[in-house]
Amino acid sequence: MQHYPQRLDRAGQGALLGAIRQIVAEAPLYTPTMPRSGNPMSVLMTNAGPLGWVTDKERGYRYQATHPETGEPWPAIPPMLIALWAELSGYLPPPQACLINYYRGASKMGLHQDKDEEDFSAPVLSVSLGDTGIFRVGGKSRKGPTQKFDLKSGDVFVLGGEDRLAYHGIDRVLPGTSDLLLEGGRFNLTLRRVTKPNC
Ligand code: MD3
Ligand code: FE
Repeated sequence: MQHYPQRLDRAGQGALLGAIRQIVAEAPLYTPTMPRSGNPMSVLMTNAGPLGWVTDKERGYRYQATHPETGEPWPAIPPMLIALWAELSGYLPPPQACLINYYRGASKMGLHQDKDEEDFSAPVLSVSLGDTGIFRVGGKSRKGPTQKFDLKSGDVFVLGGEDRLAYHGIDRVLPGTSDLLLEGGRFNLTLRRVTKPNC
């Protein structure tokens, strides 16, 4: 696990936010629902890239090429994120999915593993924008000790190797900790490889 605090300066955060706003205009944020229960998640989601991570009551967690509500293909991943992946991931093929999570006031994300990808040899790269998120990360078992980190606007995390299958979640978001988003809240972008490398 590598933490790059403030990897994006204020100008970089503003530029990336502009790109995210364009994606959201084409591929609106929506409320995903949990498999089986159909309970809504507290975060809003959308995606960019050839594949996007989605969930619903009927079909559960999966990657698909189209927005579940509009039926349109996801917008392209912003070039500056592709460049960040090339610089920091240590993985040659470009990311296939960019999951965009938006946390409002009481949004959180329970402890989970990211296991819906075929290829765990590629890392996951996370970029935070807006209010500070309290990030919790443990080991490969749900039990056992966890560590907490503040994920601040402009911070980048690269989760690879042993940590790729670590349990992790967002306990809460601290309101009023960034003025990047006029409406408040927090965006998190995760870049991922989904399919197995074909070599
Ligand atoms: C540790 N998102 O979308 S990003 C997710 O801030 C997710 O929205 C959180 O967990 C968020 O799945 C955390 C940091 C992160 C992403 C992937 C990881 C941490 C990770 C994969 C393995 C271990
Ligand atoms: Fe995750």
